Amino acid sequence: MIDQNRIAEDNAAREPRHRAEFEALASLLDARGIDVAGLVTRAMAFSVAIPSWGVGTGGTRFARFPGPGEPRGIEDKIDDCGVIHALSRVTPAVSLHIPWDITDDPAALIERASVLGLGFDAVNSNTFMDQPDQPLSYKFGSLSHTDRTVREQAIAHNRACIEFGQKIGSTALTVWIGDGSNFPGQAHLGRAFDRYLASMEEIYAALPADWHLFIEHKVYEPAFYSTVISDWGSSYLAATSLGPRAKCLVDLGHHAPNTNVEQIVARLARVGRLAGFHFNDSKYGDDDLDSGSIDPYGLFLVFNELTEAELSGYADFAPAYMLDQSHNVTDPIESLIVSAVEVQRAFVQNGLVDRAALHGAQEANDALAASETLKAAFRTDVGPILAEARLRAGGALDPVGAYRASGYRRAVAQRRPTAAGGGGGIV
Ligand SMILES: [Mn+2]
Repeated sequence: MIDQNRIAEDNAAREPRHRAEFEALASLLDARGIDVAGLVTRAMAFSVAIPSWGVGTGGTRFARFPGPGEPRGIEDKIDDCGVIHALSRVTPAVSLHIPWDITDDPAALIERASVLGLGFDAVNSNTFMDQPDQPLSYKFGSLSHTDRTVREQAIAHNRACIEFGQKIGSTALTVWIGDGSNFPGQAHLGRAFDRYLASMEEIYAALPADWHLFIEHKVYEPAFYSTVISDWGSSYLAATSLGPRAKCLVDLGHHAPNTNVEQIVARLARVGRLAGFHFNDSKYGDDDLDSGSIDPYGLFLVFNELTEAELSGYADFAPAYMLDQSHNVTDPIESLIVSAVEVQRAFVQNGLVDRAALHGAQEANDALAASETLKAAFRTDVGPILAEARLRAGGALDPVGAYRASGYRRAVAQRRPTAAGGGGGIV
């Protein structure tokens, strides 16, 4: 693991420069009437969950090129998540994928996680692929399958996810299905949605009183002609039909190109149905690239809407934040650290927006002033604020630098055998 003394040593070497940068930014912000201390507090209050599958090297549908020291199971994944949190101090929860992460000793899992300062976020069901011991196939769908027995198997799996989630302290189930069709006419679009709803009603009925059901939509892939829950409209229809504890989860990569995602966020927040996010970035489709690596302004604009929603005092507004990325060419730990910090950056930058000026410009139809008000916040480098928040929480001023210096990857590569490469696969 990452030695706390080592982090302190690394910080000591970097602190004089950090202090100078932080003071410079503080006086710059002071001149703009912005209190830097409030922004450090804002940064420290933020957190984003790590998906357990994110710490393994991802792949494409063509191939997977494994990296050294990949996690062998849930224990190793928890350790890697612990490293990310120790350095970034912004990722205190892990989101598990069932059945990949299931264990017959949940108490030991909780203990291992809590030692590292970690808890558990939403559990994710998996009916988009077949498991080795599974009697019926999901080749032609799961919760919306034409065959009742397949649907029942998928419902039972989701119920099992809830039961496992209860043992580790989760309070939400995220359901994403790959159900859909590849050919016009292959599926009855209306009946497929009806069957999905009927299945989800049974899952919703199994939710403990303090749980939420997160519905994740995706425009296409694996289905290429139609997808049962393809967009936020379908997700919203399902959520409202199921009940108040069903909400719509926004994965930033799951929309058609050029979709105004921040507007979807504003709509869902307005009606109390925004479950939360799977953060990632993309250039073309569901690329699952690192958050903020392609369009950091888009990420900033999502947080602008979230900040507005918070200020509006909408009922039932408590979005869950999680990363959902696939790391094909980087060390997943490094990518997740950088991504978590990028999401935190977008959140903190929105604390800089002159809301009175923005709202005034909106009311006056001054488009340019409104745009420039947002840009003024986006262009401000809040890096020293994020570093200060990490420092105060016991993290690293330069988390990737400290991680590389720690030799963690080399050390785990010694005891974790090289994983198999070859064929495609998302994780
Ligand atoms: Mn996702």
